[in-house]
Amino acid sequence: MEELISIFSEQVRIILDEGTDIFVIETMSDIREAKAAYIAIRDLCKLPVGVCLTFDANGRTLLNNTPEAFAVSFDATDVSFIGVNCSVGPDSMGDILRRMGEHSSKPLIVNPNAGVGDQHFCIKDFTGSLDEWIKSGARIFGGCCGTTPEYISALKKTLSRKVPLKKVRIKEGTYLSSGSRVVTIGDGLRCAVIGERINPTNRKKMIEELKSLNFDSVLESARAQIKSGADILDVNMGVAGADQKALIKRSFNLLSGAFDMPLCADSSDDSVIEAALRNYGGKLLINSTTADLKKSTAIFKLAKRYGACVIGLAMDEKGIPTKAEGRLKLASRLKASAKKAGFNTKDLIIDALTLSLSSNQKDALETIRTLELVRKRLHLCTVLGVSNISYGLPERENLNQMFLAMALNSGLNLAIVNPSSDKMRSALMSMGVILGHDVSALE
Ligand code: THG
Repeated sequence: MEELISIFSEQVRIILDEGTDIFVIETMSDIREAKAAYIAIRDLCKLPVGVCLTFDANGRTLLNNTPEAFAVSFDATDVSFIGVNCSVGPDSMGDILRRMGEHSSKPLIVNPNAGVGDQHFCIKDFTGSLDEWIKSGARIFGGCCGTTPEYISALKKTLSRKVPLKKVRIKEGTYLSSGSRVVTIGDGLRCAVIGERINPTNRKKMIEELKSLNFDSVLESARAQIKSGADILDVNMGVAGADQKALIKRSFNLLSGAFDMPLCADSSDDSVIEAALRNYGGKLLINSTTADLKKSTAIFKLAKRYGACVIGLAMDEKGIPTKAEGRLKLASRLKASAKKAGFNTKDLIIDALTLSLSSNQKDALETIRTLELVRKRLHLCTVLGVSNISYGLPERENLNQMFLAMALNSGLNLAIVNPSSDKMRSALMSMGVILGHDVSALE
């Protein structure tokens, strides 16, 4: 990825030397490639940037990206507009634009071609599609291969007679995405699951393997968790003495190549998080920052630069407040710091913090109360690492299951669990029915 970014940098430098007002990255068939170009531009200047992918007749890019995943991935960055160019002609653009518009509030651009190979689309095919493009959220219009100045002037003439319609409403929720799968959090529906098992802590085999750059256990863990229903995979490469940046880059490449679940980078080291962000062709979940102002500002800036969601821990340099009110205060500080850094607070997810019952038994209820306060007062999504609750105790699964059920009842949006545990799955599914998120009881 870094090689690709540096190749794009050469082009960016030449373009900057020659002078430009705006960059348009287009005809990209891979979100990751488009991101590399975007990173190259942002590493060198602050000029406005637009990004377009090209889609086939099935609404996928050559590397299997969907319009939704693309829209989510770039919506969280500071690009000025996103859209579609080239592809398979003007009549296929409406659907692609609509799917983008439902997942991004950026203005959309549409630059179709006039046909490739045997196909030919005439000027009327372009002007006749304008209504649908506008309805789908398009605001910038042009042409790609095979179009001529006549096409563009006909578009302009037709446009001058039209009044732009209202912006398509972006669907409610916080979005994460891989290159081909979007996960929605906090849409009032079921709690999403982060698989916690790609974590070498207390796992000898994974530690030894990772030390010799063997990712078999990582891939096997991913496969098992996805089979059990994980929506997102947490990736923690915390092997003492190892090059964690290299480990996270490699595991991200392997995981993104083999599976389409969005990833979550779990590290307290900002440089490891940045390595993950630069390598990811989607919208990553960053796990995590504390409410320490310096630390959170740095993370929100990174998240904004590359496009990501952030888990904010309800703790700071002084530790974890015992009472829910204290944790709410830190969550509120995180929200303010996100806003100040220009980060969309919708993408901030608060971790109410689960401590082991073996350290303080009353703490569990404060964690549950924190969930409720954060939702009601701050309107932010919440997350918990559920299995911390039972650390050092017997019958861990039973405690984990009941604690998860309580948290779900208090509106938990995202649960970090072992998805392959029957008790976790049972709690998630049963609570889904009891809370009315899963309406199968009515059928
Ligand atoms: N909040 C956030 N992130 C987190 C946590 C959290 N990340 C780490 C952790 N807590 C959640 N992940 C795990 C991963 C593994 C275990 C518990 C939580 C676990 N592991 C076994 C053990 O330690 O005994 C390992 C042995 C094994 O399973 O084979 O229990 O709270 N934001």
